[in-house]
Amino acid sequence: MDFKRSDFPEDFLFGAATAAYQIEGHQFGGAGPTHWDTFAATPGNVIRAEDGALACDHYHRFAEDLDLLKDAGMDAYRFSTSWARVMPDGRTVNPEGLDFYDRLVDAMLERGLKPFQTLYHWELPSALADKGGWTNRDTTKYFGDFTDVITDRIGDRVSAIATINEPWCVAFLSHFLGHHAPGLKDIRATARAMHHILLAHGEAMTRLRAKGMKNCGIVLNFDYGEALSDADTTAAATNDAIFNRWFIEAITKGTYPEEALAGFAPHMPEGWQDDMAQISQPMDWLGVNYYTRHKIEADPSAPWPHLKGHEGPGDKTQMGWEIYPDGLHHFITWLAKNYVGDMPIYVSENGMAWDDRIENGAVYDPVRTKFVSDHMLATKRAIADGANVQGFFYWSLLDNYEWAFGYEKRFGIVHVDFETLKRTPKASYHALKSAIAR
Ligand code: IFM
Repeated sequence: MDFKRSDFPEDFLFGAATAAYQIEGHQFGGAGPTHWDTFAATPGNVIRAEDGALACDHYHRFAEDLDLLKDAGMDAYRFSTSWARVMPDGRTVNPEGLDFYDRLVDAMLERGLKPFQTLYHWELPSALADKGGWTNRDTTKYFGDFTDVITDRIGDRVSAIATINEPWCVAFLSHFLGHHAPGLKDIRATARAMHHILLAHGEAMTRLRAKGMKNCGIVLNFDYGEALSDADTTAAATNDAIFNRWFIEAITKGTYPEEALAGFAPHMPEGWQDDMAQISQPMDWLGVNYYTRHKIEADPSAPWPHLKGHEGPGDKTQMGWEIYPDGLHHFITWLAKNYVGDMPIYVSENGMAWDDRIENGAVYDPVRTKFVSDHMLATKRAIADGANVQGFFYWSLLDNYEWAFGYEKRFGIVHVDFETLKRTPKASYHALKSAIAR
């Protein structure tokens, strides 16, 4: 790696991230069915119809996984607490689920890892999906209740809490593009989900503040969308409004961008304007997830938003996503300048998938090592340019359930054999370990 720990501010945190449904094994410990189980069981939605029933069996192997973080010299671990594990029907508490997260957080602290919790990383309980999921305003109140329950149990020991992971994915990817559960392609459902997921953030913030919780924020994903040609600048601005500005503008300024409202306004829930104060209450930090760049082309013959995206021109990962580290520098500095000022920013996810194989007992993944190195250097440049970045979490610690791609796409710095569940740290794990030891 072309960076070392001492290139970053003294308290800068190095960590890795995961999410509950992607690693834990949802068949264990009394977790309830989620909308991802239904989505995966519907032909054509997920490669080989794979689901998170076993995943990496982190539920039973978490000690080994946390040892891997500790042995790499990491400072923090970003994990999520599954709503469906803690409240299998979304409303009734499962004591086994709470006990699991209690043990998990204690195990992090025993290893000197700071727990960075995410409250919602996509496993909506089926009972709430049946009632309309994120299109239903009531879901936001139930989410507030879940926030209370899990915080009462582990809130005394977590270092930071994010309310929602990647609201764009929860709302647009899942209700407009139909690629994630619940797999809808419906603009009215999308407009409601785009608003309600932010209202859920606001509701959770209210509940957390009522308990005196500090270090509360949200994790947003950003995609560098560039106009394909001069004729495509309006389309690129609309794409930017939907993907990158909708969420950050709502939570920092209490408004939605005009270009996006142009399509969503007729479908928004009545009285949405009255929610904006709750949505935009002060936060303590912002999580930035960044992966790639797209080229945006106008498509006047298509319905609103009249555009289509193309992969960028550079080298691609196993996902087909272009590797474009400058985009990370762009977003961090743009966010600091226009939205969050000095508020701490964490790169809460950045990483890449590759078709990694075990050869002679090891995994050689030089493309990932360079990917991490180049993105760390982009982060370092953003700090030099004045952004208050306080940590970086690689996505992901383990190869895991990559949603609609099942177990095919390998993002981990640790290889997982999904037959035996054996963990093998990849060469990038060792490279990262030595960079952060220096
Ligand atoms: O695996 C996902 C994660 O759940 C959310 N952010 C992007 C990752 C890679 O696609």
